[in-house]
Amino acid sequence: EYGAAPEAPGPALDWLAAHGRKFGHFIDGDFTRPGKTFASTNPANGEKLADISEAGKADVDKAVKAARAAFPGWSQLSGFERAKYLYAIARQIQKESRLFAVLETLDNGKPIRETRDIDIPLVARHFYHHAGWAQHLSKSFSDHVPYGVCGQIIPWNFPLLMLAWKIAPALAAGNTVVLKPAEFTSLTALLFAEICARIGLPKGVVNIVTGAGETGEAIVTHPDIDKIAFTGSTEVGKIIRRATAGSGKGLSLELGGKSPFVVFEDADLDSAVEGLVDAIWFNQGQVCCAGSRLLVQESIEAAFIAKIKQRMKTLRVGDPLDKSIDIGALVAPVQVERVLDLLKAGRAEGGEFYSPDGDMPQKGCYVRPTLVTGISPAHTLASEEIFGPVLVAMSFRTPEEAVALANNTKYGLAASVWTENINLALDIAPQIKAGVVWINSTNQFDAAVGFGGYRESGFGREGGREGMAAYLKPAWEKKLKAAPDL
Ligand code: TXE
Repeated sequence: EYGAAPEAPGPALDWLAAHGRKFGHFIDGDFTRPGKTFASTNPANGEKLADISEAGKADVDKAVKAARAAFPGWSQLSGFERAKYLYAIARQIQKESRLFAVLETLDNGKPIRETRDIDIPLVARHFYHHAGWAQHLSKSFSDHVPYGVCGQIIPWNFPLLMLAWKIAPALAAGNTVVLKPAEFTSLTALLFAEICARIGLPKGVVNIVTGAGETGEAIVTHPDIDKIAFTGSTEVGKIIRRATAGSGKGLSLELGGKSPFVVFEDADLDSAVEGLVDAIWFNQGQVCCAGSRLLVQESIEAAFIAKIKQRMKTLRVGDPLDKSIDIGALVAPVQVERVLDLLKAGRAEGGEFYSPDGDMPQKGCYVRPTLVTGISPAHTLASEEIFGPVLVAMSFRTPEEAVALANNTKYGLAASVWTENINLALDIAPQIKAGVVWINSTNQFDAAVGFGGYRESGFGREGGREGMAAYLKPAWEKKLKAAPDL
C-alpha cells in the first residue's frame, strides 16, 4: 500500500474526546470516577493520549467483589446462553474493527497494517471460537467446573489480542474475570469494556482495572481470586509464581522466549527470508515467540546473510499509521532504552552489527532493524531476550548441531524449521524443546491450537482444548467442598 494516504486517527481521537480523555476502571458494568491517574502516550510522537486511573488495593477489591457476585449467575447459565454473549462481543469487535485498530496503533506504536489485518481479526476469531466451546462444554468437559474468579494480567505487545486470549476462554468456561492491561496500553481494553456494557453482558462478569505492577500485585495476592493467568516477562512470572505458591490458586504463565529460526542448506531461501522478516520484525520484534535467533547451515551462511541484508534495506521504518510502513514505534521510551542498553552490552562483547541506513523519523520510539553476526551462543545477545527489532545469527554444520544450538536456551516457547526435505523436518521438529515448532512457516496463531512454553517460557496453554482446560477444574473439588466434615 505504498503511496496510500495514512490512516486517519480521527475516529480514535473522537472516542478519546467523548471520554474527556480520562478513564476510570470498569467495575460491575460501569466506569468508576477516575482516581489517581497516569498518562498514556503515543510512542510514535510522544503525545499524550489520555489519563488512565491507577487501581489501588481497594479498587481491586471492589472489582473482585463484583466478579464474585456475578459468578453464580454466569456459571449457571447454559453454555448456549454464554455463547450468545461471546458471539455478540465478536460481532461488535468486527463492527468497530477500524476504531480498535487505530486506537491500538496510536497507543502501542505498531503498524496499522498489523492491527488492521492481524490483531483485531484474530481477536474476533478468538471470541467466535470460544463461543463454540461454551456450547460444547457440557459434553467435552462434563466432569469439570469453572474456577470462579480469575485474575488476568497481560502485557503491552498485543494488548487486545492478549485480552481476548485471556477473557474468551475464561468466560466460555463460566468464570468471571478481573483483568489488568499493561500500563502502556490500556485503551483498547477500556473500549472493550464499553462493548461488554453495550451488548448487555451481565454486570461484574468482566471487570477491567488499570495500573502498573502494584495493581498487578494486588490482583495476584487477593485472597478471593481462584486463578491467576499472566503473560509478561519471565522476571515478573517468577515473582507471581512465588507469590501464589501454597495459596491454592490456579496459575498459568506465558513468559519470554529466544526462539530459534533454523535454516537448512536445502531450504527455499527466498521464502525463508520472508519468513524471517515476519519472525523478527513483526511488531518491532516485541513478540514473545519472535524468531530472534537465526541458526543457518554453514554452507549457505554467506549467501543467506547477504539476502537478509538486501531485504532489510527495503524495510520502511516510520509512522505506524502509514499503511506502507513495515516497522513502527516500540511501545515506550523505556523499552527503547532496554533494547539499546542490551545492544550496547552486546557491542562490548564483539560481533558485527548491521543496520540499513534508510529514513528514520526524527522523534518517537524508533529503533532500526539490526542484524548481529560473528557471535557465539555465550554472547549476551544470543542468550537474552531483546524484545526489539534485533536478529542474531549463528551457524551450524550438522542437523545434530542445529538441534543442540536450538535447545541451548533457558526458554522454550517456539521454533521454526526451514528445509525442503520433509524427512529432515519431521526428524528435527520433535527434538526441539518448544511449545510449538513451525515448519517452513512462522507466527501461525490459531484459536484452535494451544500456545505456550516450556522451562522459563512458562507453563499452561492458551487456545484449543488445553486452553479451555486451563479455565476448568475437576468437579470433585467442588463436591469435596460441599461434603460435610467427617
Ligand atoms: O514486562 P512486565 P515489562 C519481556 C520483554 C520486555 C521485558 C520487560 O523482554 O523487554 O519483559 O517488559 C504487570 N505483579 N516481556 O516490564 O513488567 C505489568 O503491569 C503483577 C515479554 O513491560 O512483565 C504488565 O501488565 N503484575 C512478554 C505485565 O505485568 C506485574 C511481554 C507485563 O509487564 C508486576 C512483555 C508484579 N509484580 C514483556 N510487575 C511476553 N512474553 O510476551 C509488572 N506487572
